Amino acid sequence: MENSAIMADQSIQELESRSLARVASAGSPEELEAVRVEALGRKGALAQISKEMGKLAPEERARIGKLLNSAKQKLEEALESKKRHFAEAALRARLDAEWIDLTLPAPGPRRGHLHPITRIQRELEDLFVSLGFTVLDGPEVETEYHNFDALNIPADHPARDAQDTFWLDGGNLLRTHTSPVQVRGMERLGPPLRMIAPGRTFRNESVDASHEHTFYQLEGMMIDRDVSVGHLIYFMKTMLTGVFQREVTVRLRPGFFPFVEPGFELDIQCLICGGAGCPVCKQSGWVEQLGCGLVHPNVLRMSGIDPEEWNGFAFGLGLTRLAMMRYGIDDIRHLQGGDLRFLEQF
Ligand code: FA5
Repeated sequence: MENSAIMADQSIQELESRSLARVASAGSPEELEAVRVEALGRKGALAQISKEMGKLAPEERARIGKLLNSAKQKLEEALESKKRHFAEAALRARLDAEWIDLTLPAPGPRRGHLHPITRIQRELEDLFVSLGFTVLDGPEVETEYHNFDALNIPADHPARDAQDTFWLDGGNLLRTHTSPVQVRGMERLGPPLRMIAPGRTFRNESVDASHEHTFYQLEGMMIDRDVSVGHLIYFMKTMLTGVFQREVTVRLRPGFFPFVEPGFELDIQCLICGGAGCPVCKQSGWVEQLGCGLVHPNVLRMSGIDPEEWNGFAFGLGLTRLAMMRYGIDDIRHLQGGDLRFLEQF
C-alpha cells in the first residue's frame, strides 16, 4: 500500500471515532452542529481528505472512497439520531411545562360585591327592622303634592328654592328628598307607624366634593302617642353608633324644615380630617348628616292623622355622605364615577 493511502486510512478512522464520540457526548443541538460542520461541512475534515484522493492509485482510491462514504454515513446517522433525541427531549420539556388539566372546572365569572352605599343601606335596614320599623319604597318620579305640598311646602314657599329639581312633563318631578315616602306611609298605613324609606334623590345642584345631583337618602318616621325629642335623639345615636361602630361626636343645630317643628340639623364631627378642616367639611370640621324634628301638625292632618291624638318624629339622612364618612372617601364624585379600581377597594 502507498504511504498516502495508509495515512488516509488512519485519518478517516480517527476522524470517524473522534466525531462519533463527540456526537455521543454533545450536550446541546449547538454542539452537535459544530461537530457536523467540522467533520462533514464543505470545508470539513472529510472534504479535505477527499480532495487528496486524486493523488492515490485508482484501486486505492476506490477503497478509500468506500471508507470515506461509510464514515460519512455513520456520522450522518449518529448526528440524525442525536438530533432527534434533542428534539424529543425539548418537546417533552415543553409538554411538561404547558400541561393543563382539562378536567379542572373552568374559572367562573369574577365575583363582584355590593356598592358601599348599598352596604350601608342594608345595614341600616337591618338595624331599623330590629327596632320595629318597616322598610318602605316610593317612586323616584313624584307628584308635586307628595314632594312639596303634603310636606307643608306650598307653591309660593321659599323652602322650594333650596331643593331645585328636574321637572317633568305633566307637573311631576324627580323627588328632591325621600320625605314624600313619609306621606305615602302615613296615607297607606296610618298610625302608629314606624317606617324607614331608603332611596335615590335628585337635585339641580352644582357638583362639588360633597354635592351630587343624584344621591341617596334614608328617611325615617315614627308616629305614636307622646313621642318626644328624647326619642328622636335616642334613635339617631343608636343609628350612628351602629354605622360607625364607635362613639361619634354629634351636634344638633336648630334647622328649618317646613314639615317639622321643632326642626334640627344633626352634624357629625368630620371623620375624614378629625375636625381639623378639609374639603369635605368645607374646612369647618363638621359634616351635615341629616335633618330631623317633630312632625308638624299640618303634615299629620294633611295625611289624615289627628295631631291631637298622635305625634311623632321624622328624619332624613344623607346616605351618600354617610358612606363617605364611614369609608374615609374625600370626594363624593368617586362613588358614582363608575371606576371599578375605586370600588374594588371596599
Ligand atoms: C332634606 O332633604 C329633608 N327632607 C330631611 C328631613 C327629613 C328633615 C325629615 C326633617 C325631617 P336636606 O336638604 O338637608 O334635608 O338633606 C338631607 C341630607 O341629604 C343632608 O343632610 C345631606 O347629608 C344630604 N344631601 C343633601 N343634598 C345633597 C347633595 N347634593 N349631595 C349629597 N348629599 C346631599
